[in-house]
Amino acid sequence: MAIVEPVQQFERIRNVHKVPLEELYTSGHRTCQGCESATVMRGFIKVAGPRTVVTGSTGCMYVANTSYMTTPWIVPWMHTQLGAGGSSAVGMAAGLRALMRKGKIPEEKINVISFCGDIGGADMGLSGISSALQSDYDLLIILYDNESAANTDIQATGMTTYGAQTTFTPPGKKYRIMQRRWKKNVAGMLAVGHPTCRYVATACATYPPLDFLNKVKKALSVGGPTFIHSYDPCPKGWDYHPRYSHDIGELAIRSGIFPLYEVHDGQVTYQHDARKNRVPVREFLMRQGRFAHLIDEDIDYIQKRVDEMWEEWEIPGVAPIKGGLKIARKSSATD
Ligand SMILES: Cc1ncc(C[n+]2csc(CCOP(=O)(O)OP(=O)(O)O)c2C)c(N)n1
Ligand code: SF4
Ligand SMILES: [Mg+2]
Repeated sequence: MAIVEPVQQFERIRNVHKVPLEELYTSGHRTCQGCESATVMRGFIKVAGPRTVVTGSTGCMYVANTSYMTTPWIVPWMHTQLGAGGSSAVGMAAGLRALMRKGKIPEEKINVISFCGDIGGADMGLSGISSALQSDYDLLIILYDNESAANTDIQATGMTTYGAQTTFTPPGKKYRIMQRRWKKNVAGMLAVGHPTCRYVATACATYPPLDFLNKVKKALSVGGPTFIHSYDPCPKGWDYHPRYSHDIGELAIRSGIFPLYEVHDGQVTYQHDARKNRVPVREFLMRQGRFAHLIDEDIDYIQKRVDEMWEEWEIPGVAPIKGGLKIARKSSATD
């Protein structure tokens, strides 16, 4: 069933002083110093508030957050299987709806948020997320993308940047570049492929300030299933000093290699216009040890692909289709 209610108004957070002080993701976790995904967890639950249940797929954000019977979550939290981010969100929302309908718990708005990593969400769990976005439940899925299977020691995924060194893609004498796939465009694919899903966004918790938090607020107020893809610098997997997580996130946005946008009721809005004044992608790449083996021609190739995305795609960052509507004059596909 399509979701047709109007967007509920939500109060935008306009400066850091307005960010809720209450911590619902607290000390007691074992993520690395400088871990951006931990910042994502802390941020989304701050704005969602205590009337929220969270479900999370296996990965760093499960394992590092629940070691030895400890947990930083103050809200109810459930671990689910690696590919079950979407289905666990639907199950949770359906369970809450049934309990309310039967009068077993009071009728109230309870947020359902499911998080998954890039293997969990973009690779293994993609079909479950697609199914959740076709449902009529209020739920938010957050894909935290650290561009590797970080928890199992930094293996390449469908989201890893072209050319990056990972334990699956070590540069060698014969092949300098082992990671030859271009990053999968998951947010664009989900936005374009699910016309009744009212809100899909990309985000980076580091830049621009407050953008990620406001996107979570908006996603929770829109109604129906929603999706946010967050780009999370990972000091361990990307090989840089933990103090630079913020800078690297900002460079990803300002270089245009990670496009920042939201698709709300079919309308695309960019939060950073990388069509102009892009910083060279080299500045993003050369801050990270995982790209230390790249030579000029590799960097030029990556720059060319990024330029193409902003200058030639019909909808930059969202749909890699070039050049408007063309009607074939003959029935031949080879015309
Ligand atoms: C079905 C299944 N296959 C493999 C594993 C082993 N495993 C646990 S975490 C993980 C990596 C998950 O990567 P990602 O979703 O990107 O999360 P991250 O570790 O990067 O936070 C893998 C492969 C598993 N738990 N379940
Ligand atoms: S390996 Fe990366 S994602 Fe995992 S806890 Fe460390 S910094 Fe965070
Ligand atoms: Mg990952």
